[in-house]
Amino acid sequence: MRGFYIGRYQPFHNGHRHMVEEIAADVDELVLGIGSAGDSHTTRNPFTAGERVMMVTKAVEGLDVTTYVVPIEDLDRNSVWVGHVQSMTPRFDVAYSNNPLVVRLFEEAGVEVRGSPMFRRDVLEGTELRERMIHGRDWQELVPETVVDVIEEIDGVERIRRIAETDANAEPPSD
Ligand code: NMN
Repeated sequence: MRGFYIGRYQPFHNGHRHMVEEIAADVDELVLGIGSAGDSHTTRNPFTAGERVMMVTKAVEGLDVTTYVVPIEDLDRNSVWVGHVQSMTPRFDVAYSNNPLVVRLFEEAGVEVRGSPMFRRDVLEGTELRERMIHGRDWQELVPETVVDVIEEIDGVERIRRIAETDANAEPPSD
């Protein structure tokens, strides 16, 4: 059984890691979609798809499940988004999400969806993390150590601070 879980992972944090652990207990193989792959260098989406591939790949190392990390660009047409996702990913049997739009699109396409009440927390944590980075507060405790290393390697905190000074599209209230 192969499962699919998509997130923006801006950045990948402990909430995501926890969710991936739960899913891994449920499936033989896991496909992790890096959503909004074309977006980067904004306060809401500071990191590139390639940077997020590094974060996610390193953060799931050691899990006892084969994991495929696939960047997926957004499409300006929700009605065909599931086909777009399926065209980019290994075949999967079940999609894991608590994002209402993602759930709806997969269900309408006849794909089984599983969620959990705690999944929603990742939304809040993403916004909180980026705020902490911008304002110089402790963010490292909220992400896996390997993700700290990637963000340091790419000088990510400096980038998000610079962007926050000039980004006309300030961070919306939530993810
Ligand atoms: O739950 P989050 O972290 O927001 O991740 C969902 C991802 O799926 C996002 O990157 C979102 O843009 C993407 N998505 C894209 C479409 C589309 O391109 N039409 C539709 C639904 C979800």
